[in-house]
Amino acid sequence: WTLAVLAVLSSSSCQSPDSNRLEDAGIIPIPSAISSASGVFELGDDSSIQLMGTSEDLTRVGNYLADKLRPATGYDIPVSSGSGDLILELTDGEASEKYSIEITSEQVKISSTSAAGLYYGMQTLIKAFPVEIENTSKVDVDWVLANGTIEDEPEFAYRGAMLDVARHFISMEDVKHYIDQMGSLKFNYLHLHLSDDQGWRIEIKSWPKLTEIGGKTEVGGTEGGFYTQEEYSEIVDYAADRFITVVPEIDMPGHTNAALAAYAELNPGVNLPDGDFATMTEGKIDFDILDKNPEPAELYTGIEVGFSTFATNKEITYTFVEDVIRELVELTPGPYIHIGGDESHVTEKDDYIYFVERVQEIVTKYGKKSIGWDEVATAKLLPGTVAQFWALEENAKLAKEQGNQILMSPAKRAYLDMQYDSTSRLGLHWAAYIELDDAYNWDPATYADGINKSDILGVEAPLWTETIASRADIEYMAFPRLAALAEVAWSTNERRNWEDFQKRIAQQGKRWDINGIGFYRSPKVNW
Ligand code: TNX
Repeated sequence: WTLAVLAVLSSSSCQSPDSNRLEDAGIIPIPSAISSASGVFELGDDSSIQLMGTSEDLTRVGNYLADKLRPATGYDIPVSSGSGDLILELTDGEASEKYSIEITSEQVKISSTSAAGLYYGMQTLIKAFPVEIENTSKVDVDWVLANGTIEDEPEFAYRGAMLDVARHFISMEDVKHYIDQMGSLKFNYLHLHLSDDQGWRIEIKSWPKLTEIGGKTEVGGTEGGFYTQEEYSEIVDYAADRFITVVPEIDMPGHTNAALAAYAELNPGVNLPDGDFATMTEGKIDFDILDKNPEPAELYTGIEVGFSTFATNKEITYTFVEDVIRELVELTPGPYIHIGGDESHVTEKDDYIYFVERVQEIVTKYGKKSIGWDEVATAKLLPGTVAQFWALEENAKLAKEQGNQILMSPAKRAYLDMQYDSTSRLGLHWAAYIELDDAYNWDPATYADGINKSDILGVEAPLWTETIASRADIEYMAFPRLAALAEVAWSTNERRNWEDFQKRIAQQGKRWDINGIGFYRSPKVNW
């Protein structure tokens, strides 16, 4: 009988631990509620996807799920509105990102009032399958899901990641690869930092030298690059297919050396009545240096910040800004234009405020809302302008007092360019060393004094690229921290738990290994 008991024990221990409870599937970000039932659903070579409801987006989500499941299983998995054991159901009601999943031995059903919700449900479902589902060729695995239900919805409406494509240009292929990872972690905004001292990365047809000259180089003096408008649109569409909205940033009035190198007339100086030009020295007109135009700036390939500024007191600057914003708006379906506004250390305070107020007006004129780094809150904000908190709590408070919302990107927690510790092969550490648990263990709603949940639009993880030059570099800095920040943005603080995350991220690590993603093997995790 001992053998019989052992046999029972070992067969039940195959069923229950790790692999067969939905709670242990390693889903990141952690869903709002998971409950397990007994038994399993098994995908088979006769499995198929049924779409309930009509929308192009629904078809796309169905095809995406099939494409994800086919390679590793080797099954056909047809997609149709006929019948199927994997059901995507678009239900009536006000569209929201909320979804539910019901898994029984007979079928799996994902329901949501929006295609975006179904997409998030699908991403959760993929993570509930054995990690081998990530393989791109057939593997021999039982494709089982534990029975149970999942109810889920995001905590914050804006869940963002930023790529600084200005310090080091990032290729289309690498941007798309990053977008794929963002989608699997349920991010919904991609902020592209398109201009800085070291480079201008978006074609502007009315000011062609921005990219011809300003796009030439990057940090370290290597060849830069830029996106044509067609390429930018391709990124916008690629992101939109994954329910991600692009937020383009033109950083100004500081961080503008690349533009100042391309167009001399944007450099500080004043127009004289006869059409001549005088440069400014320490805020005063220097009549000894009369010139038709100021000199263009030299291209810059170092990593200092805070030395450049547009001429905030010349009309040509606003003509320029309006042209740039108009062209960007035409290419950008999303609601936001990011106007930068950080570290304008050589712009006089009054000039800075005048500039930020005028640029917000331009953004509004073209039907969009502005986002700016937290310094913009020292100016009068228009309704709807969002202040992106990165450094100064008092700026976040100024925004709140004006009735504006805050996007949380505290440098000490959310900056993906910060080193993990003093031995990290890449990264900076001016704000902090950020190990995986530091990136995970903070609550946006209590992080900044006086800023509460209702003041917060969301959370964004910026990746600055002064030290980051390749896909391998991006992966080493972004993973695993991007997954931690995804959970900070999506899941409630009550649901989050570091010990539990440690286990789930180890499973995610196995997926990244199969995907060939070279993540940082944090010593805080038993990979
Ligand atoms: C500060 S964060 C900056 C960036 C740098 C970053 C490096 C912010 C709004 N400005 O220009 O790239 O630090 O960590």
